[in-house]
Amino acid sequence: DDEGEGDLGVALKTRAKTKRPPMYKVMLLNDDYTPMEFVVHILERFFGMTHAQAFEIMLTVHKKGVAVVGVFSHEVAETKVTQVMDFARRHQHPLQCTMEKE
Ligand code: TYC
Repeated sequence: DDEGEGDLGVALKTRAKTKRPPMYKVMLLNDDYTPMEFVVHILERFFGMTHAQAFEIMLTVHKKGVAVVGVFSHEVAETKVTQVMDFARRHQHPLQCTMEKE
């Protein structure tokens, strides 16, 4: 929207800035010990993926070492990372989940 200066002002502003909030990638890291089915379960449970989607992403992490599993606001990304890390720790798996500004 235009933020005019009124009749007497010099028109300097062109439009109001509509700043989007920064978004954060949530990433899963590969390791040699966490069972594949456990990772698939995490992707279904915390990221709302279907079994097929979850299996595909799990395999990508397994083969490439890391994959982005979703992009969220800072607050939601932190919640996802905490949920995954707590769940993995409770089940004594070394799975790592991190977030990074897009
Ligand atoms: N590499 C693990 C295995 O062979 C599977 C795995 C996949 C672990 C994805 C972590 O984020 C991960 N059991």
